[in-house]
Amino acid sequence: MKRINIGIFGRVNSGKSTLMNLLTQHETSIVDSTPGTTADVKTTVMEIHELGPVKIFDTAGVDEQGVLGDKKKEKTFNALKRSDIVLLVINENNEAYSTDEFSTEKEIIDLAEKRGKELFIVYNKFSVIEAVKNDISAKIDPEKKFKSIELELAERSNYIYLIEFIKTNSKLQQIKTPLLPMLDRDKIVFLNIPIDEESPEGRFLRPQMMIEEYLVRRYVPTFAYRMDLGKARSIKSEEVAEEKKRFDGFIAHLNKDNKLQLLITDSQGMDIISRWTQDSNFMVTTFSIVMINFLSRGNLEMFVNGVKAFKQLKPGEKVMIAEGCNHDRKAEDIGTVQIPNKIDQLFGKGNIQVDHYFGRVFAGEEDLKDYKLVIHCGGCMLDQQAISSRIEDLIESGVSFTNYGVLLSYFEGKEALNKVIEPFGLKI
Ligand SMILES: Nc1nc2c(ncn2[C@@H]2O[C@H](COP(=O)(O)OP(=O)(O)OP(=O)(O)O)[C@@H](O)[C@H]2O)c(=O)[nH]1
Ligand code: SF4
Ligand SMILES: [Mg+2]
Repeated sequence: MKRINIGIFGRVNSGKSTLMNLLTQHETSIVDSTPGTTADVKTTVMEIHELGPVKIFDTAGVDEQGVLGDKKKEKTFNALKRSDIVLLVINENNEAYSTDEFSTEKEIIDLAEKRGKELFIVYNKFSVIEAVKNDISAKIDPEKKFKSIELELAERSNYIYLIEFIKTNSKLQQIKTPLLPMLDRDKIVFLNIPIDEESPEGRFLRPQMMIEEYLVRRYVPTFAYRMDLGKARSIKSEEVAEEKKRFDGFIAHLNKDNKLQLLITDSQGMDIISRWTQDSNFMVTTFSIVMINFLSRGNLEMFVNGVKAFKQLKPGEKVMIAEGCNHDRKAEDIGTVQIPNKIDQLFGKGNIQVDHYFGRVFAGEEDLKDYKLVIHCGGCMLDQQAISSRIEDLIESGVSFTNYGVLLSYFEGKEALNKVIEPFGLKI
């Protein structure tokens, strides 16, 4: 089941952390009457029996002033972009309401609406009389667009009312993007896993694991193969021939009676695979393409369109390479070595500035505008919400984006690119 991200937002001291603790039924966040107690986004991953797997963000108050306040606000709004459900907490006792006309609340509501989030208002009751609440709600949500609940958040037994409220009112579509298109149970999927020197021993990488599990679960047989890329790319022709013979031998064996339906390769092996499978009658794609299609909820086409921006790069322009994790870098690392080298080779050394973003850090909307193109990895360590939030930021900033598998296939020619996107019903 897909994980739902629930973000908690509001002013300082409205009871956001108290709400977090109500949801988790635990002292997850520090609750204190000092304004600004929560300084950063606090994330908790858990299973709520009635809702399934959830990720909850407790955030800093949006109304804090000053430079530090601005930084906190940026982080809080980033969490909002990654939320599916936005819980806006209102402390009815807050005197600031009378002076600033709910500007903080309106800012939260505006961003949530712009990003298509589901928003609920949680009136933290403390112990205020009903009349006050009615007065406030008419100002915050005059059109009565949002469902709301009134609760004393500090009272732990109110948990059931809150969960029931979310369950009843959330129309969250469980959009299910399949990891792979429909495949045949009677035909084989060939997984080309070159395994780098630095790959951790004892397990496959996440995309490899996920795809293998996905297929086997659906009774689709797989064949895992380690190509020796060093030999396949060797300057010694006999080494290349030997490696090709081994590969061709397995392909011929598996493809007897056309039993091979798809080959999925690590993107960095696309230079070899595209040549060695040129006339194949089975489909070919890359792990990175499968992952980005899944994580972008089926929006692979946007990443394919981004290749156009690559073709049009001009000296002096900037490109960002973004990876979703901080793995060990090896000598022929795709993001830090292979793609930058290729860019130098195609556009002249140093003519295109290449910047890197690793892990959960991603450029803010302002910085994004400096880039002509963002080249993203498969993103396997990120979730669908994080990738969607990045895509929305990129679209808003007018920056094109593509993906490792798409770009490395494009380097091998239009035909190679068409081949790897064909399983997803795409063509350029
Ligand atoms: N009596 C009562 N006190 C509450 C309730 N909810 C919050 N409080 C108190 O209000 C104060 C602020 O609560 P927090 O949950 O820390 O508020 P916050 O929104 O996380 O605040 P910041 O992290 O500073 O932005 C604390 O002293 C809480 O004990 C409630 O339902 N009843
Ligand atoms: S997050 Fe990106 S760079 Fe890290 S392992 Fe996954 S695909 Fe590779
Ligand atoms: Mg707090």
